[in-house]
Amino acid sequence: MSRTLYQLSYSPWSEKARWALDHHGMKYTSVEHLPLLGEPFLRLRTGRLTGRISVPFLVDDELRMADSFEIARHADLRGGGSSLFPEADFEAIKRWNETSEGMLAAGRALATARAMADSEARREALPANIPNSMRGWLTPMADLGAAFLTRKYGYGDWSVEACTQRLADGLADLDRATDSGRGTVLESGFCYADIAMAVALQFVAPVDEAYIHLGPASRRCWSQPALAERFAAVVAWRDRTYSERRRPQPV
Ligand SMILES: N[C@@H](CCC(=O)N[C@@H](CS)C(=O)NCC(=O)O)C(=O)O
Repeated sequence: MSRTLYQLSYSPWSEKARWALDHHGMKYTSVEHLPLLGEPFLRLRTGRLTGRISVPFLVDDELRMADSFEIARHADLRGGGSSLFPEADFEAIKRWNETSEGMLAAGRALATARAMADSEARREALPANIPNSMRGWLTPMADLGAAFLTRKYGYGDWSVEACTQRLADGLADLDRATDSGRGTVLESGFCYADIAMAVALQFVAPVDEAYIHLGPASRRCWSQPALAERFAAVVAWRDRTYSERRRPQPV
């Protein structure tokens, strides 16, 4: 039996997949993806030779899954934990995941634009195994990576206002849903809607280092302090959800 998750350790989309797999106690080998340069390797290893490819990508024996939602559904079928997709709530969970995807896309556009204007963040974006002494003159590689992602996901001309509004709308929806004090997005209890929405705050107020490592400059670029302050109750909900439901990641 072999199960390999191709992923980006800092990416919220990969975090959705990891959380679902971990919730179900499913063991897997993680392979860190490198945007742009690592794409041919990813295609070769997954057998997805044409069309768009992104991570998380799960290869589970003969099965291949190229999307976090699909991976979480698969974990629900194969895993041993409580269901993250109770049948009666499936449509509601799908809608929350769409809200999460919209927020993440908007947040990524804002964070990439900021990182491209921040030399420290560009240095941090280089692969972890590049020594400090070489980071300075390799920084243009980070620019190429950012330009590649901007083109690939098509957010080059999205306005700051529209992206900020999309984040605010999602946060307001989540605020209303969790306002009852019950601790979960849906009445029926903890499910994938909680994972999708907890992770969606990553481009508003990144979660504690213990769960996802981000360098200080990237953390700055990924933060929206005004929104985090306005929706402090939602950020507190996310922090509680992490501390009650997610184990810290090994360093
Ligand atoms: N809807 C997809 C989106 C995945 C996605 O946007 N992945 C990005 C995360 S930044 C990625 O793979 N970037 C690196 C690349 O495209 O090479 C999912 O939920 O799995």
